[in-house]
Amino acid sequence: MNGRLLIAASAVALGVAVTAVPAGAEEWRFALEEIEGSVQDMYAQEFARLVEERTNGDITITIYPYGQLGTSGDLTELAAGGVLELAFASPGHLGTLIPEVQVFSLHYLLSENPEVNKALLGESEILYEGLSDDFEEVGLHLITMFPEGEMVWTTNRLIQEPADFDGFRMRTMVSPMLVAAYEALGASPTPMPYGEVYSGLQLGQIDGQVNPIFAIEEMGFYEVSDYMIFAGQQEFTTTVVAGSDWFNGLPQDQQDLITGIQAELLDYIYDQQQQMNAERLEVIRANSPDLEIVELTSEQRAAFEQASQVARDAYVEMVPEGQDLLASLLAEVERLEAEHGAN
Ligand code: 6CS
Repeated sequence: MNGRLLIAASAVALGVAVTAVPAGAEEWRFALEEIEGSVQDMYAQEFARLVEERTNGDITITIYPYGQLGTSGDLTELAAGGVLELAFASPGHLGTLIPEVQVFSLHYLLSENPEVNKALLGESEILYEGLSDDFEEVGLHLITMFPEGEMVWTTNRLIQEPADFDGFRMRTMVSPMLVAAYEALGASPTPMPYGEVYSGLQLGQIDGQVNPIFAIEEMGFYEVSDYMIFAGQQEFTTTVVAGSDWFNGLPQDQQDLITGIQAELLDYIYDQQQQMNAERLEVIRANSPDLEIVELTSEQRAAFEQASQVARDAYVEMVPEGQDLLASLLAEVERLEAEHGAN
């Protein structure tokens, strides 16, 4: 364990979270990659409420918002090591640990119809009876996956075609595939932890970043950007994980409790994130009338989509065992679009 992780593990042991655990209750610790009031926080709060209600308070959940324990990578390591029971682990930060999961870093892979993405991420056997094995191999149990909203670029220059990205330092999450994906679009990707993005934009270390609207609002990224650009390239996907040793050692009724609640929360969190993203767009508009909000046309999006295709080859080269996963996901998106519509 490195020094930073050791400090985080000690913080968990000392109970830095503000909520007190009731006497006699079993505590499950749940770490977020996002701050209080975020989509991940809404999920964890509702998860906690249901667990506590259904166990009559025998189990209590302590939530650690982003900033208390470390970077996303640190949280994943703490969960795999059994220091935390539950954590959010977004694919954009998981690439070094689970290379296959970087398929979600590819642009124009998921659907423009969020209902399709919700069904695919929440229920597909490709994930829960396939990709989940890759999580187990590194000591993580995949509990759920869900979308958090369309990822939008906030930039200091207008981007309408791949050539506009020339020399543009785009902050990305830290998975290597994201670097390849933004290089394919013509940018100069700059991986950076979430907590450093605001100052990176303010100090001009980066020219832009990409995130769903709710995060752009709560992290203030729009305050230090000139443009907010919708290119339809990517849905933000996240996973909830548990330490495998912990989860697999739970009594069957507690495993069923978690599995049941995660299935119930798929609709809840989907509706919440849609509402939060819509409401916060209005907050951004009201707070920053000078910010230029740009919807790329379908022709402009097509140029980025075409440029993005080489990243698929890069994925297969980087993760040869992910080739079948990529093909299965593309086929699943097509099947679900036939059922729900393509947009
Ligand atoms: O950009 C990031 O690093 C982060 N974005 C969101 C919306 N959630 C967690 C992640 O770490």
